[in-house]
Amino acid sequence: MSAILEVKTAVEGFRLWPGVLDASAQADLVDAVFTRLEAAPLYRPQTPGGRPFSVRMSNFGPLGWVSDRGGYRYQATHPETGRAWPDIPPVLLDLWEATVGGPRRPDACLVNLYREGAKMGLHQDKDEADLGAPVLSVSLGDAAMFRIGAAEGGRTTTLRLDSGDVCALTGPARLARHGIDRVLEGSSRLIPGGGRLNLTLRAAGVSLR
Ligand code: MD6
Ligand code: FE
Repeated sequence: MSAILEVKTAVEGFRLWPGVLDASAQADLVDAVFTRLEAAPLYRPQTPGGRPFSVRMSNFGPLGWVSDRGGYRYQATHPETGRAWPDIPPVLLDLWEATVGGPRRPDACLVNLYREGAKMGLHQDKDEADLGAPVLSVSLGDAAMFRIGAAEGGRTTTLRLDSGDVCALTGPARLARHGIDRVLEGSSRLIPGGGRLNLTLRAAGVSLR
């Protein structure tokens, strides 16, 4: 890990630490992720309305975020294998402590893989039990254009997230609307098979430390 240097952003409560993971830390984390994906394969979830996501997903930790005809929720098992999710890579727990810290520890890590043409529409992260706890995001591989605006709607701001960047939705930005407009394909060679990997750490359940 290199220095943890936060930069100021235009959105209060949206926190950004560019380049936290250097090239070797990024490669190690990609290895840790792909090893765990052998036990919890990426799959393409459906929206509650029955449309497939363009992003492929999996989860690590006691709880994982899933979406299907039954709605959005956290659950302890992979929807296709029925097995418990693998553990959260320890380096991500260290990153949580070094950036957002606080009274809660993450118990869920959502894995999003963007291959050709994948994107993510504007959404709010609001399926967690404690909406006071932050959500921390790590970007790996191809760069992406990230859009963020207030929970109530209105103007949005777009910024680029590069491989190794870490950002968080905290405090007044916890329920901000955000999404990925596009991935800059081929801007990195980090991910086997290409694309962008995003890891979001959440305190999803009710357990306090
Ligand atoms: C992504 N990120 O970067 C999608 N959610 O691929 C998110 O949806 C997100 O970046 C909560 C907090 C930070 C995020
Ligand atoms: Fe999100």
